[in-house]
Amino acid sequence: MHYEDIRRSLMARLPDGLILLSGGVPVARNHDVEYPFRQKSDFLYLTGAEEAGCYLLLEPGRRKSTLFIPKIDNHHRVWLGHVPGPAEARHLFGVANVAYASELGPALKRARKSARRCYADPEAWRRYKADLRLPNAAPALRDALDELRAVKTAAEIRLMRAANAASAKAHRAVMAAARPGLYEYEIQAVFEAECLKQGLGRLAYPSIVAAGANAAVLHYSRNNARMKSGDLLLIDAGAENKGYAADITRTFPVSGRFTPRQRDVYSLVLETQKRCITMTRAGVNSADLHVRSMWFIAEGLKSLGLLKGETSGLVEGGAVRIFYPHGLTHMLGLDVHDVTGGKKRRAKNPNKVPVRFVAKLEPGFVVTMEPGVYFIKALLQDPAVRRKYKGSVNFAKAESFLDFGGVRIEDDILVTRGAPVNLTDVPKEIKDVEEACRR
Ligand SMILES: [Mn+2]
Repeated sequence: MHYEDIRRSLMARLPDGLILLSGGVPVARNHDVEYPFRQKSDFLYLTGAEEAGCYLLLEPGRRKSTLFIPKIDNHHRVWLGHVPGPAEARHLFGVANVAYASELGPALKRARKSARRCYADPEAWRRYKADLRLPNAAPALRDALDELRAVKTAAEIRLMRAANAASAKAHRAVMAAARPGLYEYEIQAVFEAECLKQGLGRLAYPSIVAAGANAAVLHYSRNNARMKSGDLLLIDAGAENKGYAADITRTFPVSGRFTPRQRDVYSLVLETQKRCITMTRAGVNSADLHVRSMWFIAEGLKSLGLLKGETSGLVEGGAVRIFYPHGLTHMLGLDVHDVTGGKKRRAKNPNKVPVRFVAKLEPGFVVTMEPGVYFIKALLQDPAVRRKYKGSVNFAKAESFLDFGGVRIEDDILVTRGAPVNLTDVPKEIKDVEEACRR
């Protein structure tokens, strides 16, 4: 089981103490109703166990892993049905030792005798510090997990490929289903139903389904507008598989054919994305990629007559950010914005332009590539923005795009020493998109 390999890697990094992690607990929504439970990512990483109320104790000195599960009484079985006991959990999660959570306190008292410190996450520490009675190095635990989680193992990449393949199928179903007159939530239903039909009942994040001008709202979530002929539809949605996320965005014409104006903006974003993907490989600084993408977008917007002036000034002065106000890339894994690799990996941004995600890419990283161009009313009509950028933005022309919304294209890329591996197989070339939109 790959979870055992991962636990061994963590123990090898923290060989001198007890490692104690808490799983997630259900959150009450109101009387008798809980929010849908989602296991903590660190816990999924080390166990794959999706049950609430568990703990994991690792004893590096003895190379021993013990999973502690909550004891379910018969009353609960009436409501919850079958809940695995220790023997079954041992088999299910591939952990050699499984015990009830009620035995954790005594187990810690025994185990602490041979340890000099502990590595307990904040929740585990709060609950068990009296039993541990050791100095706690929580930041070292966080750092070790961030370092390990950043580089995906072959088994993790298989899980991520499967999340991507299912999500890709759902994106293709969406392209075939969209037509003028439908509501955004009907498209959301197509996407989510297609994931569920494939056994993936959980999404990696709330789906963004944004038609027309709504696409210029970066985290649009209402999904309740009616799509009309001539609109572009932007859908940013992905399923998760055993906790591993897919994060995919496509933008396509609701009526199935791009207009010349949509073609221009779409091609600019697509070419930018493809060029950035080609450059994605080990050793490259993610901040450099982001700045390069700003250059490509700025040059494209110049040729569309929306920006004017020296490209360097448009990038460094921030004018391009009016149309492209988010990052190019982020890490992807058990979290949709995944850990960035721990303190040791913290890289410097050599550019004058501030960038949020700065990392030297390594083989085994999975990152998104998602440039975009948007026509955002709140920016284009802001008097302060207009004053500041009057020399570099053609605001009159930009305002004629206010009904346009925006275009984002996002794929998930596995970094290697050589050519990048694109995990996302959804049409994105104009002719392929138009073909996929045909029913
Ligand atoms: Mn993303």
